[in-house]
Amino acid sequence: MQVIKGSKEKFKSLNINIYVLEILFIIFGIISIFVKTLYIQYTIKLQEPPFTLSGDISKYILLSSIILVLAAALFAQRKSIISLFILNIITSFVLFSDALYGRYYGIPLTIPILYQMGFVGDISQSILSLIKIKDLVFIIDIPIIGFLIYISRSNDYLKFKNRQKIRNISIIGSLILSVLIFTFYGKNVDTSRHAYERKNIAKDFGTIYFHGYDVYDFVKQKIARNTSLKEDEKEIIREVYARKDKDTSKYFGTGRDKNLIVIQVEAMQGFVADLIIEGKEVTPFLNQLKNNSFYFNNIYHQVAGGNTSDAEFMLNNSLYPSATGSVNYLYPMNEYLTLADILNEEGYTSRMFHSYDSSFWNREAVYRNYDYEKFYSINDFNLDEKRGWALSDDSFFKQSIDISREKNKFFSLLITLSSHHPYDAFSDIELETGDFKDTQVGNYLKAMNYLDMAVKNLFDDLREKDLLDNTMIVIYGDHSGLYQDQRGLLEKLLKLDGSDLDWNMIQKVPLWIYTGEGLEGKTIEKTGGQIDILPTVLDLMGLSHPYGLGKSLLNENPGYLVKRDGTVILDRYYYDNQEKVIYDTQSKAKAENSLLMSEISEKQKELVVSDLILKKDLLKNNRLLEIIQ
Ligand code: GP9
Ligand code: MN
Repeated sequence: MQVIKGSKEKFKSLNINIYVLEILFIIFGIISIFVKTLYIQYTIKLQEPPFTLSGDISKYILLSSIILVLAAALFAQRKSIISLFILNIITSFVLFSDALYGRYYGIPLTIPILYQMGFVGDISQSILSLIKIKDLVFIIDIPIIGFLIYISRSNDYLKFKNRQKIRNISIIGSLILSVLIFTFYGKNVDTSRHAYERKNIAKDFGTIYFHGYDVYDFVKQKIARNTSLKEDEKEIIREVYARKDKDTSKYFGTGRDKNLIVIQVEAMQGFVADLIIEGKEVTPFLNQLKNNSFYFNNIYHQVAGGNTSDAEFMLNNSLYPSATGSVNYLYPMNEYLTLADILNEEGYTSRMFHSYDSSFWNREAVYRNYDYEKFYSINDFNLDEKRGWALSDDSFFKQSIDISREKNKFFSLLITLSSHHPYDAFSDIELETGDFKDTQVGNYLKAMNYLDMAVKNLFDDLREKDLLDNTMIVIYGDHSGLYQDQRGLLEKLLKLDGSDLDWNMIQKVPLWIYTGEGLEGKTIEKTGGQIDILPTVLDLMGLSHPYGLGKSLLNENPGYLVKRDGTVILDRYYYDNQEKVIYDTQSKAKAENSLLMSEISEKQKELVVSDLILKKDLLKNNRLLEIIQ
């Protein structure tokens, strides 16, 4: 008895006051979060071995651990020791979940993913195989913390009240200093890669920062959503929907109940169709497909900061993408009425196929929210033939069709990847490109030639499997493939006049809609955009979308489209919203016309309406419907 009493006394005599203990807790908390986060970096392969402590990432992880722990201590004041303990438990739990999720999906968890609640179901089968013995790191510090808590029990928090001020000043000072150092170093990091792949945030700054960013995003969205609509905003919404162009045509329902395959082709630009180089067609199969499909040759891409994902967004929702950033990251949790939703109602099984990391463009979260039965990403394919970034399009098509046909009424969205910039995976393709040999333009043509061959094989495959006649096939490009750095060469290839107008007018994507062998081919010259693909497809299937802002490209009305920067293109005119000039596309002369200008301003209002729908999440609880009814 004597001895035990003695040891208690001893602690007291060590004069460990609450501040010393708190400092111990803070230091220990920082070390423990730092170690666990660093472990995450490697265990979910954000960082490749060999393990190093001296790299940039350790610096950012250390600083973010310091910031997190100090902020918790500051927030909790006199209960700080217990709060730091709770913080430790929460971080361990979050990081452990990150480890499980990340080993499967290659990225730490995010709120949109948790919101979809699919993650547990997905990995529940394999949860045991995902746990590693090394994961003990997440709990190994608990006995030490327990010991620290034990010796702090006898301390009286109130006794040291008068020193609270010094404590807070030191914490705030250290916090500010850490934030400053973080920002100072962080400036050197190329954050442009973060826009399309959030995994890169965790790669560059560590998982603690990644979660901070995710929470910030979530809160920002919540705040924007909860502000109510003003009367003039409601008015503009009513006006745009009242004026909406027809989404039905004389072809309404001709493809009803057929299977649907939508192929969004990476970087396919309109000019490749019909292009002949060194006496050979670049896309012979697709050119011939015009003879028994609808082919649209005046469709402009409308993507913005979300690039490929913006094209997917338009296909699914017929709304405009966001002016800056990607919708997939800005509004992944909104309520949507997608192509899959509409077709599921009709008894279809909707699936999405893209053989790349499922975290890219936030697709994992987005496609769950879009109500696709499953998004088949790189983990779900057999990588039997590589081309470019991942699986070859040819094998991708075959495998996707094999999965699709398990169901007898299917909708499959296939997003290709082989023809991704910089088109250097096609040296074996035997297309002579003459003067353009070994240039990016020449390689691009080879990529398109390869894609054409892969699509041909897909059609053959479907014919062989007796699926071709009962399947509607939509093929279109996601965005441009050759940019300003290739402008000179491309202008030479296409014999353009060097003007901006000419250049802008080739930023088109081709669109084919095949509805079965019976159709006599029809080329539609009408001007339109990617936003019109959904209404056109639904028109053919005998369905419609109540909120889509696009129109059926098969209706008889004049065509138009609005680009995200406010540029408006009509059948005959091109209004450049950067220059604020209208061009007559035939004479290429400037056209001053106030009547035209007011038509253009009317069309631009669609952008405002689309933005309001997204920012205020207006499809939720039928709010949009109430306004436009
Ligand atoms: C990646 C692919 C490419 O999954 O969709 O996206 P991009 O770089 O073309 O926007
Ligand atoms: Mn793309």
